Amino acid sequence: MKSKPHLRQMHKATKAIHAGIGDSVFGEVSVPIFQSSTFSFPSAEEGAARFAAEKTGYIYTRMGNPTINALEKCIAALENGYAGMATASGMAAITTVCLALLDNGAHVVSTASVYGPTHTVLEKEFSRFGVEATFVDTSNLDNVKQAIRANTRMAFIETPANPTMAVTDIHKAAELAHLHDMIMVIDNTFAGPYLQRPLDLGADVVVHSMTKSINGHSDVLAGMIVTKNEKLYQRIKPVLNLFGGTMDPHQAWLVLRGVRTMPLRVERSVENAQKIASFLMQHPKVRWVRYPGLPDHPQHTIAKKQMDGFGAMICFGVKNGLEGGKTVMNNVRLFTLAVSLGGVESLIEHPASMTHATVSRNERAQAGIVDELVRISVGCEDFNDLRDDLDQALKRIQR
Ligand code: LCS
Repeated sequence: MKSKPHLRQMHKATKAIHAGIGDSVFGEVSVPIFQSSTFSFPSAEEGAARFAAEKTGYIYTRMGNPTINALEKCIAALENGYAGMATASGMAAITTVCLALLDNGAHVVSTASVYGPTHTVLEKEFSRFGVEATFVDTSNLDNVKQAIRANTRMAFIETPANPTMAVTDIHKAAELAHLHDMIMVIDNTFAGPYLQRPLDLGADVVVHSMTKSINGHSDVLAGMIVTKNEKLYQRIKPVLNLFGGTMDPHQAWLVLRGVRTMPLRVERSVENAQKIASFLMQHPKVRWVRYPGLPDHPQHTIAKKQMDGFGAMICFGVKNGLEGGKTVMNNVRLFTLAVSLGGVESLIEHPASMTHATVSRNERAQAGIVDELVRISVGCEDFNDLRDDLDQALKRIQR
């Protein structure tokens, strides 16, 4: 499951291109798509040995597949983790980790401003199995401390958080979690492994929606789980195999193709995002901007310490509140009005009525997801065109 040792020592841009790419059969440079649901055994004895885990070798694609494994090795190498487990979607990664690590009667402390469905699944679905969740602003660790109970087993932290861009100190949060024998899970989707490696900072498990910047082309859904050690891997892997939220080989191949250009895409989009954030800051129609790369972001210093770049996500509020935000969303011509993020194209959306609509109004307010908040995902277009598009849309705000 581990990638080649020499690649582990290499830099992240090299890993994105080479990690997981195994020995070729015909000299092929791209990993082939092993579009096979099952694998033949040379003998009955060999089949039995593989099932008994006495011998390695493929059995059935839900349990393992060469194309999927290549992607798992690549992301595990990028995250400096023990091993990866590819999933059908980011939500499959999150629910699999919770199914594997939370028992009836357990309690989770989660970032309040998490992706809406993560909030909903923890609050409304896992409660059916006797798992309780408390949502707090984890950027202030005192809130986490106060929420911890005798039965708290997990801290589920999203940083930067969707959509508020609040940043949690991963190292300090991990110390706190471990002091209370809790497992620390980080949703690393917003930053991605190129900008932030939570396992290096003390986290136990990382989850990703690879639908975002890892794949980067808005054409595939995918998720990944990476653990820091074998023990956690052995707890999660059987649950993934049994519950079946696994990936398809073709899906894995598409993400492998995407990840190879991730360093270039991420560098470009982060550069654009920093410039867009500064542009918005001084725009007369903009009331406030949240971007970890701006010195006025409340956790700018922490972001600087734990991230290699501040990401491509920005949220902001404009004059005339929600009405003003709608004017911007309805008048952009280059930005696409759509949920999701991390693609080469820039997107704009309204969390309160879209990505976080399943979270109650009250809980949204507590998490800082105010009605006027507009979220953008900055892509790889030319900055000047992005700026001009936002400018012409902002100028249409009446007040
Ligand atoms: N975690 C985070 C932080 C996310 O932003 C998303 C999706 C997921 C997990 C779930 O991943 P999926 O199952 O969709 O691959 N975020 C979305 C968003 O903000 N807009 O649309 C999807």
